[in-house]
Amino acid sequence: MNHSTSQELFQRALQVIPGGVNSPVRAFRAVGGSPVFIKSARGAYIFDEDGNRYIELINSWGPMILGHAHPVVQEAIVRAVEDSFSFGAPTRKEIEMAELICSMVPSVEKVRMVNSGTEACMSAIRVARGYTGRNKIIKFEGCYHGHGDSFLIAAGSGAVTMGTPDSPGVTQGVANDTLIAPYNNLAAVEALIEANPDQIAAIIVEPVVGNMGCVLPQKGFLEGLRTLCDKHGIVYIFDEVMTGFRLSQGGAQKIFNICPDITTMGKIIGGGLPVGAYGGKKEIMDCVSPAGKVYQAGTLSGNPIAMSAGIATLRYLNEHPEIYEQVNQHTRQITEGIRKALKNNGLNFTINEMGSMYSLFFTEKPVTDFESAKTSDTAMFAFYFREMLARGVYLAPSQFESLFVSAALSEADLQHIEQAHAEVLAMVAERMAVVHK
Ligand code: HOZ
Repeated sequence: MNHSTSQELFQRALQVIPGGVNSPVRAFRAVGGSPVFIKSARGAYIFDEDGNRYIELINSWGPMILGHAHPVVQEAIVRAVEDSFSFGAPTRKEIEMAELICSMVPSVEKVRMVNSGTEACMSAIRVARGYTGRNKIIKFEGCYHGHGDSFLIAAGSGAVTMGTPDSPGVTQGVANDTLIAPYNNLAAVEALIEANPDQIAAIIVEPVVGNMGCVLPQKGFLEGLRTLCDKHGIVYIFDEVMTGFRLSQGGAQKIFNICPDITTMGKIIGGGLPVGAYGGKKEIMDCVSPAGKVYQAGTLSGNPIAMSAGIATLRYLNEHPEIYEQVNQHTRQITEGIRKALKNNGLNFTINEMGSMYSLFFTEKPVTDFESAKTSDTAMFAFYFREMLARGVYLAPSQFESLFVSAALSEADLQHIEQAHAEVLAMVAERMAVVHK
């Protein structure tokens, strides 16, 4: 594959953008080589500036569940553009969006729109602090809730990919207020609560983790957190930025039948445009200004174009519940293909999957938390990534990210992915045999 235009563009980008990218994982540093620059995308495919076509398994890190440039969403955006782009004043569409979210997500009674998942999570913990009058929060090692200061402690996603899970620039004071527990470890959470009586405002968790690769909650973990929050007056926050409207119409909370106090959202609710939201119990959400005293604002919040794309996507998902069976079936077919290739080549790597999210970890250990995720052979992952890219399959350029499958894949695409895995995992097995000789 020729990547010369992408390489030229990267050199140009390096002169004017830090690291040449506007979000670190895009730089391909963990997988080697330089990033491909994307020109366009449609359905199941993404096209780079050199004219190469790839089958999409990232889908903009989640939002494009229907595939790229879905005609229904595209039409909604085009129609909205005719009425201008931003008003900084209330619109009918914001109410429609809020009504849709409240009707689809079981725990959400009121919701505030923002512009990203980061903003949603930052705002959610501010509200939790305002509501409880407490300062500390508990987050889980390897979970990522955007780049707000409080979350860049033991953070997953790009932070771990770049080797900076504790970022410079976060003050000691902020770090002191963020307590860390291993994912799936209720006893550790209990110990933190006991050591900090009446000081914990919130526990924030990815109900299914996407940011240390895909990691599933063990039976009783999410329920146990609910019980602990109830017992100690702690606000329970589900970060459903990735899982919301992806694992089901009502997100992970509907599947696990758990009612968090606040839910943060993003990705799919923007249909690919920059959107986030946080919502939950009326009593808590009414702390937000101007109903209450916790301040949070934004010129572009509830932007009409973004609302139009999000509303069109959510309505489509509501009217076509079969989409969920489709994306889940595609994912099962992909992971079955990987399992077959692993078996044929005597490899025993771990696959975690739920709905249309999955990760292949280059470790034989079960991956249930950050420690076990880190046992992955990231150099071998990098080799796998590059070989899959060379075969026209676009994966997340890091071991510590989930993949997101869309409804747009055809049977031929799925077979192509299976064939690519058969070839690449055979090469992986050969390399491993050489290494272990
Ligand atoms: N895990 C990140 C999305 N929540 C990856 C995208 C990014 O950081 O650019």
